[in-house]
Amino acid sequence: MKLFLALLILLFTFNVLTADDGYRLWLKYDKIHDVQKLETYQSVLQGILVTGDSLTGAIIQNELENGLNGLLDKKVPIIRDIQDNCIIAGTIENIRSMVNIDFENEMNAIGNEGYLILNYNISNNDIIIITANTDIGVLYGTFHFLRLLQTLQDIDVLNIIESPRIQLRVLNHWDNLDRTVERGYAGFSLWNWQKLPDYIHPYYHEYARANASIGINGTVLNNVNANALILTPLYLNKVKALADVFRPYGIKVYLSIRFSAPIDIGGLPVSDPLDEEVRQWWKDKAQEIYKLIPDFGGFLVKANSEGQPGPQNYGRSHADGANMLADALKPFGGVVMWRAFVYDANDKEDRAKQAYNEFKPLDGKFRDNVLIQVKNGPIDFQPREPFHPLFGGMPETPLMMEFQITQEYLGFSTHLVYLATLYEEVLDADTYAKGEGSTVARVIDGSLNNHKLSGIAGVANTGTDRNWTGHLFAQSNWYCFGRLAWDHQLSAEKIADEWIRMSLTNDDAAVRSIQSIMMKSRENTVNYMTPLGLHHIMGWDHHYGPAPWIKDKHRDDWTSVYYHRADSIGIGFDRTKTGSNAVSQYHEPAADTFAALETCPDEYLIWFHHVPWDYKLKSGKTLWDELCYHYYNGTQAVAEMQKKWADLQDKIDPEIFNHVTSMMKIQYKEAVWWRNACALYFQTFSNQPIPEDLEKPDKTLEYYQNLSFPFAPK
Ligand code: GCV
Repeated sequence: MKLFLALLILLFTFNVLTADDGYRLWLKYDKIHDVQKLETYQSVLQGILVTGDSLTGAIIQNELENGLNGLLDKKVPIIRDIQDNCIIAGTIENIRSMVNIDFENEMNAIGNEGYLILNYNISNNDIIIITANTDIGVLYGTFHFLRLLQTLQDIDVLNIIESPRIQLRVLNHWDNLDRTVERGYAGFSLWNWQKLPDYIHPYYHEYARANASIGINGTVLNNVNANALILTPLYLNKVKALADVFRPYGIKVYLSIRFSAPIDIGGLPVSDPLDEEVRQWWKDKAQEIYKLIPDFGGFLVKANSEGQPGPQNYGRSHADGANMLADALKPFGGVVMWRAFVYDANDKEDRAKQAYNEFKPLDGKFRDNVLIQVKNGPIDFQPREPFHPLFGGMPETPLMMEFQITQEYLGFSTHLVYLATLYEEVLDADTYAKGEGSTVARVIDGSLNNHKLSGIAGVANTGTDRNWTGHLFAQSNWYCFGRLAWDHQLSAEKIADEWIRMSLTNDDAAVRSIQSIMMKSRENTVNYMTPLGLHHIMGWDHHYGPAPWIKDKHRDDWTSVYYHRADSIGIGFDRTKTGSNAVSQYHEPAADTFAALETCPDEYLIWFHHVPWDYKLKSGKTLWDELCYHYYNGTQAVAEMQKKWADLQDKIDPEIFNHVTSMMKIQYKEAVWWRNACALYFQTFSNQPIPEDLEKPDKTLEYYQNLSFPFAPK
């Protein structure tokens, strides 16, 4: 035993065994292994000069120091004067006082958050300059520069000019005041409300730092199913403490509000948005907040949705509600992010149509500091949905994207699903609102309809788990959300490559292998969960696992049969003219393409059509057979992914390797569960055998129907 311990200590001392618990995310700064690159970097980075004395300046200096010392495995000194082979970081104003440079045009073009990274020669000194109009821009540039080293890029001809395409890049935390997280699968809420404002947990800084490294500039701290208490002085002081931590990282704090707050905590009899007392209450509340938090971002609102109160309780419209809040925030520069996720169980209209029907008539009726926040698809973050028709339907209003980073419908935090391909698919989708090329990305970045305000939100997947996100690979979803929010033109592939190199390995072959796992992962999951346009067939309430049999609940639109409509003839929701005509909410030619069975992409087939079991798809196979093959292929792909991962054992940190291996075992088990349960259930309608060459489920349908998970997270 003693010998074993001694050996272990020896192994650790010489760094033979490393153990990485994932806490450091993509900002590890471990020594670069590529000797040539290491030597080059060491020779051109011999001093760090950071100008300015703001808190952000200190963060920049710290980041450069830690980054370079770690990556280059040597102490790079902090210097006061320019010398050969140094890096200088500072605002253009500060840099100009030291170096005779101009860059007038570039500086005008990059705005408040953009930056330049350049090689420069001054009095025979070769230097690298990171500069921007603001110190937050310099911070973003610093992270970009470090990323170049982390991913082994050349740094001898740098001419980088960057600025974000979207203005508000925010995380939405569905975190409750009791620290549970709705649809959170990575532990408890990061915000320790009980200990705030006095105890500042170190990970508040780490959280802000990680967000800044990918350009996220806002965070909505609390759940959209909001508790009004967040607006009481007790909680506002806690919110202030977090805002103070986040500010130097360029992150503004926002809050979800409960529309009935004037009643709940204000003692008023109503929360009618046209009532003068109510309006005044919100104005006073805004003033109180801004006194504590001068750069407060604004409010996020879920109103008249899934039981939340809202203006319709008083016969008023969403515009009345949003405008009242906008008026209260306007004097202080705040915005309202008003969600379009509305549907009503009493409305007999197809749920997929309801948000459009409700919001389209309000286009142009909102104040200029209101954004309408629209989920990527018309139902609810399903593994695949067509883009939300509202993106092509409200040209007079700035629309924000709402993506889900937490994997409510995509395997919680045990399935490896890289979401950048989903985000990319939606952002690249063409709404045709102003002819070809009217992509969703151009709607939300404001360029299509010339809006000054633009925004994108991601429902966060963070929690108190040591690795922040439960599954190590779920970190890549936080990462890719930020990167795409900054620049929606980046490809999912490129972002995966960056993330892998920063988080796992720089070994080229291993990078390619992991990248291929990631790039296929979302399609695999669609295949073993909801292929060919199926949607909303997951477990009741907690949404864990398959349950296509759910019916006869108090709300039709919360059952599975409402969506798949399987019968002896076929399966799918007819959303063409003969059905709900949801296709009519899209512009031509998208509407016609979706509407015709022959042209509708297989991916959306049974989203838009009720298709006979024997209908021949483009592959020549019948719908029933294709459905089976998709389920089986998806599951098989998980087995292949496991194999690929197993082959990487000697390239990956052992702790991470084992963690991911275990997660993949669960994923495989659950993929088989989805496949078998769905194939057996839909077979009761198709009355056809599972194709000969496919292995038959080893359990009965009843077995799957009887599974119950009373404590699954939700
Ligand atoms: C925060 C879905 C989720 C809910 C979520 C809601 C929303 O219905 O299941 O947990 O509530 O969307 O986005 O408001």
